[in-house]
Amino acid sequence: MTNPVIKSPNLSSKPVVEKDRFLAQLMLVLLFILVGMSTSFAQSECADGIDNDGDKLIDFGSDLGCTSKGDGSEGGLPTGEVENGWTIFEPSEDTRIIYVSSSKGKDRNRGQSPLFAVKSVERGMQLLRDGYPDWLLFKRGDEWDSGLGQMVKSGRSSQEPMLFGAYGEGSKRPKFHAYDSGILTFGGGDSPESIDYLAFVELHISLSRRNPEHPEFNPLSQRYSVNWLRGTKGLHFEDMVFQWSELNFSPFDGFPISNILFRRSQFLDSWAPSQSSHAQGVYLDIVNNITFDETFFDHNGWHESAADGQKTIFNHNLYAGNPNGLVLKNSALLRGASHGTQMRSGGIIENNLFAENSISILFVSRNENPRVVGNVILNGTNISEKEGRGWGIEIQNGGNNVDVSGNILSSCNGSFCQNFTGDLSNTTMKDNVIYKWPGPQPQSNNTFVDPERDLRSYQVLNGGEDSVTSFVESMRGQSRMKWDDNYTIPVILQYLKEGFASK
Ligand SMILES: [Ca+2]
Ligand SMILES: [Ca+2]
Ligand SMILES: [Ca+2]
Repeated sequence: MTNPVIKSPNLSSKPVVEKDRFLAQLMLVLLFILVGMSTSFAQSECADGIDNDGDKLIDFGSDLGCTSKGDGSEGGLPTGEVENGWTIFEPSEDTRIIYVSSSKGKDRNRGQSPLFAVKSVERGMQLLRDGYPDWLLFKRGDEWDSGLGQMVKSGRSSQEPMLFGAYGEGSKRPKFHAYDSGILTFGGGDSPESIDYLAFVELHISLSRRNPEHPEFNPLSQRYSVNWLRGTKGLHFEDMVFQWSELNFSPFDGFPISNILFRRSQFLDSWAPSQSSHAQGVYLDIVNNITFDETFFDHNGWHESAADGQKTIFNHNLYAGNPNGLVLKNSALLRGASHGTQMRSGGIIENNLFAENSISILFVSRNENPRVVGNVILNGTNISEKEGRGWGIEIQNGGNNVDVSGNILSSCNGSFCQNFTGDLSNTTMKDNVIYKWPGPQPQSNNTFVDPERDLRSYQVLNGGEDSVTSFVESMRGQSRMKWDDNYTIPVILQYLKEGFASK
């Protein structure tokens, strides 16, 4: 489009010159706006410095509608939807967000913005409203000498949970040295019967005094990062790290514990002196509908250098006594003292990675449609020299037919290797691969693409050292703020399974 004023021959007349100048400036401004718009289009919504969906949270690291810096949209998905492997959380109209910082906060503040953060967990907890979808956010990189303590307030619904999460620069999860209390519910303290609809995202709860290298090491200090003894209608844990600690869900007070979801969380280094107690990564009593998805269990039930920290038959990565509707999928369970998982009331164990457990899976088939399928089990070990193990899958029949198919068992290192044990009479066994793992079931005759694949070869492939320790370090380094797709468990599983494809 041509501009008639610019074309005007009467350039010497003063009013027109000023008009020209004005138009030139206008065009400059328009140009700036256009350039600005094109760069923001080029940048993703989750890294553009703008609150694109109007929820007052801006970009990746703050807006939980963003799953990475490259994510193209802050909004558009409801709470609970999974995008790029992460669960979306959106605040509600009336959500109150409270900021807590141990380094910058003051308890006389009201916590309404990072500038006015409160300091203590206790003060933050006070500012939450029971029955509201309020959010309590802790500053990344900050640490507290306490856990979250007794939980007595609920969210509004599974779509509008109360949320405990993180904010601020960096990728270090807010860390809680929960010496006396992790996340607790129990009778007393005016606790309701049921504490419902809570979400915990990107927090590190560590019972640090159980670490033998801690200056105040005390192996008998309390050991639960989560001790849930009241009822609940729903709990969501994601991107959490639980360390030096056990999680316990037991309806001690008789109120139902239902609908628990763990996603992309880590359970690490739980142990207890074997003379005085047992230690699991997670202990489940009667719980209804509990799912572990892409979770990482490592080195639970023992400690190699602590006095009395040796492996025993009583300590496991995951012990499920009585849950109904347990699903363990896409997860990794490594280096348990005895069992990778002991599932005493069945459920579904699907597409998991087990390595260096003494007994990878014990499964008692009690519930409907029990399945142990698509798992990769590597390198069975012993509990001790005297207690030789290296058992892959032990099935105990509680009456239902169990589908045991498509599992791979490879390279047992124990002194009493058994690929399958137990009562296999009521079991559908098909398409299981057995390679260098002695036992009652015959070794597979096929020739495979690359059957020596294991966690070490995977680590070397990704530029790491040729050791399981190095692999584990990479796994432990994972978080939403610093995610490496190569250490997504289904990706690792695919690499291993491809090695066991028939030539
Ligand atoms: Ca944005
Ligand atoms: Ca936003
Ligand atoms: Ca998004």
